[in-house]
Amino acid sequence: MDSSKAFIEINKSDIISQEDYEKLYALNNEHVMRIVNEFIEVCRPSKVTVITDSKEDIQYVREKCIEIGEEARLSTKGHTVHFDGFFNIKNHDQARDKENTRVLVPEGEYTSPWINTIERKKGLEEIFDIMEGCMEGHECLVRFFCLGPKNSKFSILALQLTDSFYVAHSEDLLYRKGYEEFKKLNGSDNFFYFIHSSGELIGDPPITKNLDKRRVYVDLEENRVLSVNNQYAGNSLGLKKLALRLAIHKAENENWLAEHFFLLGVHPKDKERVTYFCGAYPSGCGKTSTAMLPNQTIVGDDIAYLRQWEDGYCHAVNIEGGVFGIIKDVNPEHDPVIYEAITTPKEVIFSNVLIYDGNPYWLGMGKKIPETGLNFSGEWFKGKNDENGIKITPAHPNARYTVRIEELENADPNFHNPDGVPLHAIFYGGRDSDTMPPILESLNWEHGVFLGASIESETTAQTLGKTGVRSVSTMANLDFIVIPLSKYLDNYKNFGNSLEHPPKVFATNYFLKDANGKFLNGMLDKMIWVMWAEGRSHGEFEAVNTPIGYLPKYEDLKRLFQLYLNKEYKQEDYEVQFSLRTEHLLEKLERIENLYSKEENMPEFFWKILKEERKKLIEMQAQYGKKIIKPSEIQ
Ligand code: SPV
Ligand code: MN
Repeated sequence: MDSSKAFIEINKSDIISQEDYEKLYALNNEHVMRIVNEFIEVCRPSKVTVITDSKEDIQYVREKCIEIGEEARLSTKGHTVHFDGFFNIKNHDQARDKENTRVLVPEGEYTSPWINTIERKKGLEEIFDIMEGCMEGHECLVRFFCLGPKNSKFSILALQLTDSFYVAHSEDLLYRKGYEEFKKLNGSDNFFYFIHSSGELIGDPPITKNLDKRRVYVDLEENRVLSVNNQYAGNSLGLKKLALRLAIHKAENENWLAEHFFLLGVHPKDKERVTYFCGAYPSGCGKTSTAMLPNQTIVGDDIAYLRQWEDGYCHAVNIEGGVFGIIKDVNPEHDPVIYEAITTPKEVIFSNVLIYDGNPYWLGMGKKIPETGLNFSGEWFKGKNDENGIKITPAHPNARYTVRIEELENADPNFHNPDGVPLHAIFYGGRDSDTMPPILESLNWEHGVFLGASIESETTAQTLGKTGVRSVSTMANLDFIVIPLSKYLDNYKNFGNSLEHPPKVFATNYFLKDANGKFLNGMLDKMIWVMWAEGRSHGEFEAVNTPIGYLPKYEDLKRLFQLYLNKEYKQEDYEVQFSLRTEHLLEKLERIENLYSKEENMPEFFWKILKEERKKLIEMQAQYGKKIIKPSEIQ
């Protein structure tokens, strides 16, 4: 069938104007035509609007967001607010829906036990059934983006169909425009595509009614994700975590990496250089505060693509153009850059915050929060409970801000560089109160991969359930890894091994506590660990060689504490923070072993490192005749 002809018939049916049709036609891409045509038939929108890169088209999206109530204007110029669906504390759309996000897998294909899957044919039948007529009475927007800088080997183009103006607007702040880039495809189907619908809406502001029919299905075979009956950006925005899943799959076959990484430019005070780091941290482990360290520059805060480069280094780009950040605890003291950025006139979308008198309020903002207002539950007042008697906080803990990176005063000048930035180090950040030291460097690349695969985070009082429960998230990417973990780790190993200068790998733990439950480090100490790593990645400091990795030496840290924090760092603090807690380290190895034994065909190097580390720790216990060994005692 000639798909462009079939599309022309839709055109006659009056749901797309001649002008919009021509915008599509100008791309000269039959695949785009086929996709638009197919999903118009399935979703049955009442109107189709094509958004190009032009100012007018984008302004149309902004204005329509307000007109239909998906966003409301706030007092500060450029600020708007959006609410995602909420019925009660247990039934809402305020976070990623892990249960209903599934990878479509052909029958009989192996997947890791932790990947949520559905047999492909069955899954497609189910979601197409749900999507039947899901855009009825809605306008469908067709948008084009570029994941990564323009004219770059890293970048992947993406087509988004959505009936949510909020989604289309957010993507405008979070991604680079791609309509003109699609023309350069020369008719190829080398792009990702995303179909999203909020589904039937109720209320004012309008929210998704049928959350029980919320589905996000990842179709690796077609490089597409179908998402329906949701609004929260982590579920609805194709280009964010949905595209990350497709990219991980694509990268696997092409020898590059798609990672849940921030990208940071580190600028040591006493050197004329910038050193680029990336890092992956499970949520609540200090990712944003590391990416936003004072006096450093940010390239990205969430997703990066990494490739081998001609100079022998691994280069990376931020595939996004903005930040969709957790707003909780953003205050002038802890996040001065972000606080300033989101409290001054510029385009910012707030979501799921409290609105009072045209201003947004959130938890931990360092300011008194009003006792009434509009929030994710509707009209809110202090003491309001949901229908099950559970307290509703003034703003949601996962309330967010959306802002362009270039609007931040610490945006890195290489942000749009098509060659990306050369990476000298990878940080993996965990959270535990009693096991890992504040920072250590891996013994080599493969050991670094092992470290990344072993990051654990501990539940805190802020999350529901028992505190202190540890869970492993492979490279903090586990929610998005759609290929077997064994393959993912093997690729990682091979990727680094094929580099002339593989990045050094560091593991951080900002959350060590003493016996009384008091944190052993201050919030700002992470600056010192980052600067130590910066020096190490240029071969500058000596280190203590231990079975778990290289530890800093006291004298170097003392100097760095003085230089950056003007603080006296005591030897006794160093000895406690960097002691090898061998019993806890052995318990951690056991947890890692138990978890990864569930995976088939784990690469050999992984078990070899694990066994060797265990053997050496046991030997050390015998050699030193104790279980906690101070760094100064280690020869
Ligand atoms: C995360 O949860 O890792 C985020 C926000 O960055 S989301 O868009 O929900 O993935
Ligand atoms: Mn993320």
